[in-house]
Amino acid sequence: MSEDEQAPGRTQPGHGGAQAVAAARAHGAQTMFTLSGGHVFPLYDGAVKADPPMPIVDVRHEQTAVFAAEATARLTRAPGLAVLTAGPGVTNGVSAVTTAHFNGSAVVVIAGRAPDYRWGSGSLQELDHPALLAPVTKRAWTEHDAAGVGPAVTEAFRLAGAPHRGPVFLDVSLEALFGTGRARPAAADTAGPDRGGPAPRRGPDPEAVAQIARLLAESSRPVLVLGSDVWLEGAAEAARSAAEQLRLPVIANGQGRGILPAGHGLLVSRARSTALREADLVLVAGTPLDFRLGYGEYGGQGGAPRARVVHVTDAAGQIAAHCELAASAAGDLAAFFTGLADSAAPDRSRAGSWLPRLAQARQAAMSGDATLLASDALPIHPLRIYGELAPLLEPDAVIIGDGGDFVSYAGKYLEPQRPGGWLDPGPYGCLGTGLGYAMAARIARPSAQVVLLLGDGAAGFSLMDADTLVRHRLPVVIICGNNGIWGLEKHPMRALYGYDVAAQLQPQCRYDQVVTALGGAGELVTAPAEIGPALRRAFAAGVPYLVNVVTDPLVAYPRSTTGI
Ligand SMILES: Cc1ncc(C[n+]2csc(CCOP(=O)(O)OP(=O)(O)O)c2C)c(N)n1
Ligand SMILES: [Mg+2]
Repeated sequence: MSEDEQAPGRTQPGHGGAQAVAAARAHGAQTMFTLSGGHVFPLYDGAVKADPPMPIVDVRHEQTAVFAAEATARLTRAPGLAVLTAGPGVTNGVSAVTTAHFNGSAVVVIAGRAPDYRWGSGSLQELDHPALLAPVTKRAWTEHDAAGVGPAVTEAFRLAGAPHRGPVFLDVSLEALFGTGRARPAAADTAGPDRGGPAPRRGPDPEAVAQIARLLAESSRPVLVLGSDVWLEGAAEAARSAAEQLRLPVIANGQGRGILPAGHGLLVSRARSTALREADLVLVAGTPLDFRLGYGEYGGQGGAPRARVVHVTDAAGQIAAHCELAASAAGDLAAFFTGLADSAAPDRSRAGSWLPRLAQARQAAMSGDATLLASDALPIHPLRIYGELAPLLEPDAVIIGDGGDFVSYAGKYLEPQRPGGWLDPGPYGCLGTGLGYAMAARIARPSAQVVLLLGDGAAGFSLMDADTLVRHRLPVVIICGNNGIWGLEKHPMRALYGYDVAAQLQPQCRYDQVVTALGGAGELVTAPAEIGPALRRAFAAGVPYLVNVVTDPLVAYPRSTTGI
């Protein structure tokens, strides 16, 4: 930092920004992700002068700041912090806030705001942000009083982390952020239950658990689906023991992937369609019953009865209301799994036919993989990239997917060894998460491999933030699946219309040179045999490194639905 930067600013000790940083830190926020603007200078001053200073990671687009805060929350299970300047700083962050909303990520966004004393006169970037943010946050409001900034930030963090977690937005008028005042008690100190005071982590209703145990006892073909909240709630161990004790076949979703490590006998994600089609009971825990899970409707083919569905979530408001449930439970997920394992008896008959049936379906799916994972085809088949990557991955690797078909393949063929190391964009499906997620992963897991799988289309949303990786010395391996098209749109459009439009990108565009120009490194790969050596160079590089693999645009991911 230069002497100029260290010189006292025009803000006073104890100003709103300093209060905000102290409150954020008290709630576990360790890094501030931001892009500069005058309205938020006191927050920077607060971070710089905190003891110890709070690290500031300054990015190239506000969406990256919020995506990074979101990934921090998802990887560390402590809240993430993004600071956005007034007006366009906030509006640029909205897609990422919405992603956090869909993912239930504990993110606090603190924003600057035009001064109150001029409100309505048209000062720079004067916008009433909370009205825009309210639908995609747990709460969005404005603090107008310098003395209230610390308490408001405390309330924001408390709310973001309370079940069901989610983003919270607070903007602070210019006077309040730059001004000083004696801090009022935190809103949380005076909050009653109607204000959403911190809910104690209670286990679900024992009667609901007992009912689910009875349903399990009646079932001969059950399936357990484990979603991101199982990891986020710290219930991974309890879920795994329950599955093992009860001999339940498991399908993993999102950050639930890795709770049963790759190769585990009960992990049947690769036999997913058979499992969900033939099950008589599907127990879904820690994830919504949305398009990714067939909206909660399973079986029922050829006149067979539909599978019974059980939904278990961390908070009552998350229980699906759009489909028929045989039972549900809400509350601490670790307590749920422990309670279930205690009250349900393992059914030996499952080993008789259901588990072998699924093992056989999984084997059949996987036996077809080997050929494509080792494909020598030219142009490169995208699966060959995963065939080369998988053996290089360490158990604690963090894998991030930002793209269309290229990332769908990863979801199918890369099985993590541990939970919490898989970051896809979640049900909002927003392209552009990549660089923000990657920088957060490098900070959260300093010694782990961080691999970003990036479609060439997706690259356009955030690749400029490779500059941020370089400036902040955050090496990650970026693998670009470069098919020269918006694959996930081009192929479906052709299937629907017989032609496609607005789906073409530059063939063999040198995204690797973009990263090189920004101070990282990279290379273009056009032959299958070059992929492995290029990946090894990338892992050894110690700088952000983009392996730009030219893949076959004619290969379409075989999907049964686009989720629409
Ligand atoms: C912000 C945003 N804009 C548009 C879309 C629609 N969309 C989903 S996948 C996709 C194509 C992605 O292309 P690419 O990253 O090159 O991956 P590919 O499918 O070619 O492997 C598009 C445009 C989206 N999900 N998010
Ligand atoms: Mg593409």
